[in-house]
Amino acid sequence: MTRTYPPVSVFGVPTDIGASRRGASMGPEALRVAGLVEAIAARGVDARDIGDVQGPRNPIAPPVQGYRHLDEVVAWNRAVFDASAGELRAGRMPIMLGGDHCLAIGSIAAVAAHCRASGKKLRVLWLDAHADFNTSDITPSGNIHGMPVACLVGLGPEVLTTLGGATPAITPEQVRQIGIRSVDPEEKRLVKEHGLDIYDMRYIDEVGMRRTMETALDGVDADTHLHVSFDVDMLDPSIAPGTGTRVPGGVNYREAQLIMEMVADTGRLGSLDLVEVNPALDRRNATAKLAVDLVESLFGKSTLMRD
Ligand code: HAR
Ligand code: MN
Ligand code: MN
Ligand code: MN
Repeated sequence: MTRTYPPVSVFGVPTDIGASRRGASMGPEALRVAGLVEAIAARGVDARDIGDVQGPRNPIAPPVQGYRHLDEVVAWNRAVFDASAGELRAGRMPIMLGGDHCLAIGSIAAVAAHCRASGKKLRVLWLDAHADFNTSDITPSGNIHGMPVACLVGLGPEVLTTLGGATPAITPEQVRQIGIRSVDPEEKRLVKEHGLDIYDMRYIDEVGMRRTMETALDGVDADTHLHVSFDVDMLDPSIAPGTGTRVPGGVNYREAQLIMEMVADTGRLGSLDLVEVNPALDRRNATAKLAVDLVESLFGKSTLMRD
């Protein structure tokens, strides 16, 4: 199947401000070295690397009132918001290279604002081992990369929940989470209270990835903007060791390819986050290379039968 994609702008966000383990700040370069931009261009897409956005250094400070590095997280996310919003306005697909997952607050707030302005429906596919639905009173760590989904639905500090103007940026009904297998006890309660649609590893084991994805993509149509927020810790650590919060029992290679292929088949991919690659923990850039391989599938590369 031949699809046409809008032009793509890739930008890096070299920070580990939302995590407690250092190293995700090197993620953008690792993904570039693994050939990300060239791989997208090889799919026949106009793909441009617009460089890195800038932000404050990591002060490596303890949490204050339940948040580690809140001011710095806000500064980085404002920069991400501006970069994403600018590319969307120019009719280009933003691909944000993290960096840790707190940066999805800025990228998804921008996508949500863009969808509101253009009358598009937004669907967010959150690919992760974690639900990222903590708040300051229940977080076990204070790490804001464990909070972006909560912030986006309006649960969080006002500086982050109002980042894109309208609050909340999105509603839980717009989100589908896939690959989840680590949710903190209080976070679990909050997730249920807000009715988040979670396809956890047990669900995937029981029904299989094909049906999981059919269900998660149900209702996606010509008016839908599909945002994929891909935390590489969704993948099993045996194939993706280069990430800061590894959880055993993750998505395997073929399942991950099928996720990307089925997203490609919708033809509705509108924006992408690629986060939590930590080269300091990787084996010869294997995790970045695998991420690039998966992005090729997201842009329609398939086995010969369907190309
Ligand atoms: N749930 C844990 C916390 O909030 C760890 C979650 C953060 N890890 C991530 N995000 N990589 O997906 O501290
Ligand atoms: Mn995450
Ligand atoms: Mn995660
Ligand atoms: Mn591939």
